Amino acid sequence: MPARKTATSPAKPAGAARRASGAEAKPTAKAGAEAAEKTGSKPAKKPSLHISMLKPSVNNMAVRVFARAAGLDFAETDVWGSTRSPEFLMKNPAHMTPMLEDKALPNGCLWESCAIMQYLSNKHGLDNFYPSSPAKRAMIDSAMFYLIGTLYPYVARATYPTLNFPQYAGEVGASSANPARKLEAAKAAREALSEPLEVFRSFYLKDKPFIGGTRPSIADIRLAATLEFLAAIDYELPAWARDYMAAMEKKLGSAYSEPAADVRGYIGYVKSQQKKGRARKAA
Ligand SMILES: N[C@@H](CCC(=O)N[C@@H](CS)C(=O)NCC(=O)O)C(=O)O
Repeated sequence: MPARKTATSPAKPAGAARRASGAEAKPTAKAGAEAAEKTGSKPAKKPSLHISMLKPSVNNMAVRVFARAAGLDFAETDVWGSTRSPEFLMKNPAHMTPMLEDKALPNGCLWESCAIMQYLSNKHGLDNFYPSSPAKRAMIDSAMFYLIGTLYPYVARATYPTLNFPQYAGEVGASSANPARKLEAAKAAREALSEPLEVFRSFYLKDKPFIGGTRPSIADIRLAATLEFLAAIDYELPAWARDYMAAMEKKLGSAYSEPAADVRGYIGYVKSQQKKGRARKAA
């Protein structure tokens, strides 16, 4: 894997998350070779999968949770500030993270969080995360398409202006649109969220603890990660959604909570900056 410059994201990473970062948790090739020289053992094999990610992002959190929960052998690099560098764009003209690099892929890399989780589930036969039965799989696919096509645009429109994130495709969040219009759009999106949320409860979850049944599927990982962002706007989640997120975290343990700590850390940072700003204005 070619070495890539690691940029620092603005969120102060939690200790647990820092330890969990594959790039940091796994020995580097050089360190591995040095250790092998000393002990006379073979150098550790480099992970075959590499994930480029941004720590504050829930799109990235989904894949980071999945890779840990599935016990995959992977390394990850924080690419904050370098997604539009010539080196990155040469691989990925859409400059999107999460980005998976795997030699087996026709173009060497893949973006779109759900596609990455589908691919890795297929590649490693992870039926428990992405069932191969056509009917069960169709429900997981439908939940993920509905999330990406309907729920996430509302989440982005409602939260990105607060998170200081650049404009999401088709959104007015951080564009040069009139500030009053942006506020109006964010407010309307916040109000619109309740309908798709209720669809997840009544249709995809129905009477099951998870969309995947008794175990979290890739659609559950994508949904729980998405809901994390709503804390940025103090959105009052319905009780079922709070219980669902707690159940996800309990079931997946540190595979969930370590990447979640990065997102939560960023939200906490943004909120503390806002509080300081308000205090300055009031003084
Ligand atoms: N639908 C995509 C969204 C990915 C996305 O918006 N990624 C953002 C971070 S949240 C990104 O990488 N932005 C960096 C850039 O565009 O340069 C997914 O689910 O993976």
